[in-house]
Amino acid sequence: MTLGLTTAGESHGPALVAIVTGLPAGLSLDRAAIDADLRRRQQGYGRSPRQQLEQDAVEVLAGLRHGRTLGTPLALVVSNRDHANWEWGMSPWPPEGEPSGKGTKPVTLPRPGHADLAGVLKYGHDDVRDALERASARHTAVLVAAGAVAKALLRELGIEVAGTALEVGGETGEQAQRDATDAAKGDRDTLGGVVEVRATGVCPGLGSYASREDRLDGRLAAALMAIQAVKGFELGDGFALARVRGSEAHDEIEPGLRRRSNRAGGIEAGVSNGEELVVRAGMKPLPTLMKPLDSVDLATGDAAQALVERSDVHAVEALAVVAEAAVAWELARAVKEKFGGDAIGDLVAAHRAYLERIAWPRTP
Ligand code: EPS
Repeated sequence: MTLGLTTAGESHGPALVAIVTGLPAGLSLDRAAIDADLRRRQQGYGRSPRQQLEQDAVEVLAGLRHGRTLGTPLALVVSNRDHANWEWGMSPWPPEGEPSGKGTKPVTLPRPGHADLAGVLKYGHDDVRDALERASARHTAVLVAAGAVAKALLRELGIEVAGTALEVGGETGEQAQRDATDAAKGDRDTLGGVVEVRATGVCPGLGSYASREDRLDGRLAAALMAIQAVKGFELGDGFALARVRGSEAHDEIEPGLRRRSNRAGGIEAGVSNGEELVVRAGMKPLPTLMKPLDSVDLATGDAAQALVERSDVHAVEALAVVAEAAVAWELARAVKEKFGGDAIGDLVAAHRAYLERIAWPRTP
């Protein structure tokens, strides 16, 4: 059985929910490790005041007993503290009493770059809020919780996954990034950036060239491109490889079957090759600007300015954590497909037997 992930939840609704299926039984989960990832996602210079309201923590409703998985669906919940301010506006049932708090008036000013316009047209909503609530990157909180579970599984096989922010607003140095963030904030503008995720301890042979949907490169690209605001994906040297000769593009094989370089980023033909996995994602500037862009009021059809709401200046450090979770999830899924196992010990034993067959790691 492969791993499955289904999520639900709106940004200002009561909670975000994830159901993880296909986990082997007996996997130990550490609540503090999951909560630490949730906190990492909330940090970063340039985040909105919303992050002071939320103190994300995971609750588990099913699939776990005394910290160990049962081999049954795992139900994870991350509550939205801010919902207390939206109880009327985001009430799942018709609200009772007089309108109060936030979200009581329909939003009719779609933001260029957000889901607002496409969402109301596609689903026939009158209130842009009905589209933006689910499209919000708040959703990534529960993906990070699921990613922390995936990282626990990968750790059993000696695989570690880590994401970092490389660039914010085109700047690489920490101080320059802060200055760029302050400047954008002063101009009531937003920034994007680039993040990188690396995974070590990945054996050769995850993913397959046998069919399109099994390719690990395609799966990682889909996983990262599906994160809010991500507009670009690179594996290894990525676009730079398009500009060099073949003699400078590939990773020559040495005795011991290790590579002299890692331009491929650890994947060839959609299959991991045993080198470090290296992927990057490019994030566009966030579409909620304090100095709004031109738009149209959907109620009147007249030219107007887009919705102005509390927003992050950028969320690049948060993306590094979310991208790490997404890569961990895809690797865990590929691992589960290759090695199977209803009990974690079965999976670990199958992995060990495979490494013995291919004699990995080899010494030259
Ligand atoms: C988001 C808008 C902001 C962000 C939010 C994503 O939320 P709000 O409109 O409530 O201020 O803070 O991200 C989170 C809440 C989070 O936890 O990451 C958006 O429109 O995507």
